[in-house]
Formats: sequence, structure tokens, C-alpha cells
Amino acid sequence: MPAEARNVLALTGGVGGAKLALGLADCLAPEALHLVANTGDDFEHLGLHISPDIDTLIYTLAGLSNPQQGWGLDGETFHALEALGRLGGETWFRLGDRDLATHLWRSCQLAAGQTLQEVTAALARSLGVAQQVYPMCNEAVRTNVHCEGRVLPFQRYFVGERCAPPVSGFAFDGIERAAPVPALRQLLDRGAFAQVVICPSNPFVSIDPILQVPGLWQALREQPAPVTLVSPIVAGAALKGPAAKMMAELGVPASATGVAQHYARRYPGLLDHFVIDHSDGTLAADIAALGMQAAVTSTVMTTREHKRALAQFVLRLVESER
Ligand code: FO1
Repeated sequence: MPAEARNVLALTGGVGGAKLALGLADCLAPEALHLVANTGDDFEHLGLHISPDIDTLIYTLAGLSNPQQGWGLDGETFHALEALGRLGGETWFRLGDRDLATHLWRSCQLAAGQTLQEVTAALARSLGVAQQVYPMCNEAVRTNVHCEGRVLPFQRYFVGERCAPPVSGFAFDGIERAAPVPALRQLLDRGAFAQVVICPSNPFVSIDPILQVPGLWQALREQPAPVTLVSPIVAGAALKGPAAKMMAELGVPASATGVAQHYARRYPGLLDHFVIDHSDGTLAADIAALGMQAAVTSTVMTTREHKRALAQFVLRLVESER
């Protein structure tokens, strides 16, 4: 079957996830690529609804993202934030002038009664993104980070405290009232996917919130398509962000094997393929012993070509099984 004819579902978190999503977008027809973003990082700030992972994904696919940071818009200015600072307002979370338009518009649409799924689809269309982008759920789920007796809302931990406090656990406030967005649920129930890809995103704060939306990981396990995860840890370090630091603080080995153990324990039987970097090739046997097929390639995505090559590798893993 040509790649264009296959529906692929990818679960993504922040910057690392968006990179592989862009590679997948280069390899698949837009109507075949369905992307689910974590919304545990969402928060209400300055009276606005901010959805950082949705925006990172859409800006990346639209070719608008800041290439250095991976989040926010390229060529952004911060006049509104500076003016807010002069008024004594909060400026720790850096909202750019053009990015603010996204948050203003999203907040208005939500206040007018639209769902987050509807607003996300409309935002993607307006910015010229033809792939299907879904939030994991329409309900509010908020990741809280437990650190040394304190509970920090995710963005306070991540941006406000620069991930410095040691973590002891995470809670996804509101998750028990959440449900997978209807468009995704219908596709899963129809067995519409040929492959499911879990992008190299943080297991604890990007992918766990998605998989713990009630019924979601079980629906992914029950549907017929193989599930492939790309390790976010390469040679003991995170491709991006605090994943390795969190693993060390949680007493989990900061390695691709540690990631595989996390998924095997929490989501038994979910993963079919586990993709690791060449530098972790010696871990393949340990990962295979957890009941997944280990596959080795280059997983560090610095250029557009690296993103495309990794996406192609992931897609071919499953194509070759047919
Ligand atoms: N990350 C930062 O490190 N500092 C910021 O000031 C910041 C602002 C920001 C604004 C809009 C947005 O969509 C993302 C933003 N991010 C910022 C990134 C964001 O906090 C993280 O990338 C994700 O939540 C983690 O996946």
C-alpha cells in the first residue's frame, strides 16, 4: 500500500514531538496524518487559555515556529509583554505579540461555546495546516508537578522554576472527567489507522497525560494498528527538556531501557516497536525482553532531512510487516 493511502496517528508533546510530526508530514498525504497533542500543559494565564503543545505543533507544521526555541513564532516581538511589565503585570511566561493573537482568539472561541477540538481544527486550517490536529480531550486537564512537598502547576515548574526542583511525581488534575475527543474516538473505534506513532516526547508530562485520558490507551491497544514509540532518551540524555533529569529524580534508569520499562509497566501490551538511537544499540536486547521489537536508527533530529529520515524509518517498520 503506498504511504499516502495509510492513516497514521501520532501522539505528541512539545518541541521533540513536533519535530517528528513535521517529518511525518513530509512523508504522508495531509489527510492521512492525524496528530494528538498533550493538553496537560495548558493553563489559564492573564485571563487567556494557553495551549502550548497544540501551538508548538501547529506553528511547526505551518513553518512559523521559532527555530531556536522550537516554541513560539519566528521573528516575534514582545511589545505587549513589555507594556504589561510596566503596569506590574506578570511577564515570567513570555507571550509574543503575534502569539497573543492566538491566545486571544482561542479564549474568545472557547468562551463562545466552541470545544477545544473545534478551535484547534480551525486554528490549524487558518494557519494553512492541512493535517488533522486534535487536543487529547476537550475537558480541562492540568498537570501538577510534585516537588519536595510542593505542588507546582506545570508551567510554574517548567518556565517559572526552569525545571530546577527535584520531582517526586505528577498528577493530572481533572483527568477522571476527561474523554478522548470524539473525532479521535470515532477513528479508533473504526480501526481507521494503519500505524500509531508515539513521538519522542517526555513520557511523564507529555505522553502519560494523553494515555491516561480514560479509555485511551486501552483503545489504542485494542485497535489493530501496531504502536511504535521513538525513545526521547538518547545515550542517557533527553533529546529535549527535563525527561532524563526527571527519571533520575524518580529513581528510574535515565536510559532508553528505563523509558521502555515505564511504558511496559504502565501500559502493558501497548507498544509493538521501540525505536532507539544507534548510540543505544546495545540496549536492544533488554528492550526486546520487555516484549517490544527494538529497532535501531539515528533518532537525533537536527535538520529537516533528519526528521524526514526518522519518519520514513518509523513508517517502514510497519510497512515491511505487511
Ligand atoms: N517556554 C519557556 O521556556 N519560556 C517561556 O516563556 C515560554 C512561553 C511560551 C509561550 C507560548 C507557548 O505556546 C509556549 C511557551 N513556552 C515557553 C514553551 C512551553 O512552556 C513548553 O514548551 C511546553 O509547555 C512543554 O512542552
